[in-house]
Amino acid sequence: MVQLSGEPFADIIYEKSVGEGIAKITINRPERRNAFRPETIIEMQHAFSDARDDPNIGVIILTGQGTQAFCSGGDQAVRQIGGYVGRDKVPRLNVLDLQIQIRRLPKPVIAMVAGYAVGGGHILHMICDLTIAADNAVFGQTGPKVGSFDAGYGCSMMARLVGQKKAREMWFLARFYSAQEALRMNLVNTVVPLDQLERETVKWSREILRNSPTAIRLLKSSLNAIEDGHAGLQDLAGHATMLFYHNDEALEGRNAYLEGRAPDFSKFKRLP
Ligand code: 2NE
Repeated sequence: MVQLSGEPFADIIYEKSVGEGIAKITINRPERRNAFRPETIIEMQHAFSDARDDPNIGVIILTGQGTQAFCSGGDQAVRQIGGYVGRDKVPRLNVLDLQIQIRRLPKPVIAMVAGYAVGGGHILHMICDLTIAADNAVFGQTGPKVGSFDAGYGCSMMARLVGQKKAREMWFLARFYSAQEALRMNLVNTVVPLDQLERETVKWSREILRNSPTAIRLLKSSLNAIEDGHAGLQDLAGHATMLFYHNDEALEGRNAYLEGRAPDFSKFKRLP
């Protein structure tokens, strides 16, 4: 991995292994168990946007610095009336925008989890396409203990993953679950020894990168579509338009317009 120089990031580390096609975003606040504040989220949004736009990147890994936590959710020290407050003094819940950004990003995002993935950090791993957990990982919601909740993806995504009864248990009791329990609950894809976490995550990334990027893109969008309603269909439809724009039939329409003539679509078959 190459750490990007010149990037003004304070709360995250953003690295790219361009030859490999892998980007890695690390929440870098280990002294707070990688809790996020508004600035952390803004930096993550920039990094995810760069990884989305970079045609050399095919997989993005999201992780936390150190082995004690993936992410412990919103930084309670900056939580005030109306949201989490950054330097601009504006209360925000901008992690919700980040969730949507990850959800719609047309490349797989893998959560690489060591230690605690709790509160809003638990929702971040759930929104990722895959989760590789170290054997020291701990999962759970803490919101009800600290007077908070995420009733968006935090509920709907969880219920899809673990079922309605278990989701209610996770939210109402706010217990913590071991990596092995999370595996049994379908919250994670695999559990590996801590010292093999990065190697295993890179192995999964390389396997994905060997496959068709367009197939992966359409599959992610299709798997989201039925749950995301109009927004999911709009995303899937956008991919259909992108594919059509590669097609001579679409080019004929554009060319005819630019050349000031009637389009001739007669050579394009109407397939069953
Ligand atoms: C994560 C956990 C279980 C770790 O426990 P432990 O014993 O390993 O560490 P400790 O000593 O609790 O934490 C180390 C330092 O990190 C800070 C702590 O205050 C402590 O600071 P010092 O005493 O050393 O100064 N720290 C840890 N998590 C923090 C956090 N989220 N905000 C601010 N400081 C934090 C344990 O630390 C824990 O339970 N943390 C709180 C988890 C939590 O409740 N998160 C917020 C949930 S609400 C949310 O994320 C959310 C939402 O519901 C809706 C929208 C947006 C966000």
